[in-house]
Amino acid sequence: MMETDFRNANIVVLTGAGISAASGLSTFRDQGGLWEKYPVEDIASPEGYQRDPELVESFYNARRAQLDASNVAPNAAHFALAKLEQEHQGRLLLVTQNVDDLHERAGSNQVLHMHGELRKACCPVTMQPFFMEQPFSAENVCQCCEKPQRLRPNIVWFGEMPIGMGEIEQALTECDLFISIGTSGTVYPAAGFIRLAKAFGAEAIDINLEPSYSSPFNIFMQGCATQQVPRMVESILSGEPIESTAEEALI
Ligand code: BV8
Repeated sequence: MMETDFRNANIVVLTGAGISAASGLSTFRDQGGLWEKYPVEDIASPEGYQRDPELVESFYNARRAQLDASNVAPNAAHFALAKLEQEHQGRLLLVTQNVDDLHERAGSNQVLHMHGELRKACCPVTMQPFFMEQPFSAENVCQCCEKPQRLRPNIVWFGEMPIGMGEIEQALTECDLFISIGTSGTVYPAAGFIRLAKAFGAEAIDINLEPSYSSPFNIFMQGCATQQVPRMVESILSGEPIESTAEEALI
């Protein structure tokens, strides 16, 4: 159990695909996940995009279309984090590995998408991101270069530098509480955030269905994010102790 009163704490939250699972968006590595159908190197690397831009465009066009499906909406976990942003007295940095817009649609205003955003495109030369409605295709070119370039998804692929790393690392060294929600902890540098936060004295909570990378965390709240995240947010806002829901706290 953590008895610290976090009502004025500096908090960093990291979310992964698991927070959006209950909203109907596939995760990557779970059964039936996004990467079961396509090898990662083909659709999540610059080399794969160079080799077959149509394949990669179809992968991201399908995911963009899914965001507009009537059955895809923010869930209780997204809304709880938006409430935390509204009511928390201390600093809060919400970092997401997700490229969907469910945090924003739940009311979170400050969201750092370290792996990019599905609804944006960027010029491959200037890497300037901007919202784009139409699907990716060879006809969709930039307007910023003399020789118009085929627009690419504004997504951070393997081997590419994640977005906002300076801001994230600064916040991790200053935070009192690091919270990981719905991530397998397999992709770096995100998977290393827990160690940096702990090295600077933060306490840490992991919310997941499985104890994927929970060993360095003080508290493991096992279960669906839609149940565990609202519970955790209420404890933080009320200054109540936060308890592991696994058999024993993981220390
Ligand atoms: C970089 C594109 C440096 C977006 C993605 C150090 C050591 C080893 C390797 C490396 C290293 N440093 C860099 C690397 C290489 C690489 C890497 O980490 N490889 C791994 C595979 C070993 N990292 C990189 O290349 C990164 N770049 O470091 O650049 C650099 C330096 C200088 C100059 C240039 C470059 C770039 C990484 C970004 C890659 N892009 N995807 C997209 O298409 O969406 S990664 C992909 O995995 C997604 O972004 C995703 O967000 C991320 C993590 O996945 P999760 O979100 O965790 O999803 P997953 O399915 O894995 O797990 C879901 C979890 O949810 C599970 O635990 C499940 O139990 C849980 N869950 C399910 N349902 C629920 C739930 N939990 C709660 N409730 C539920 N209902």
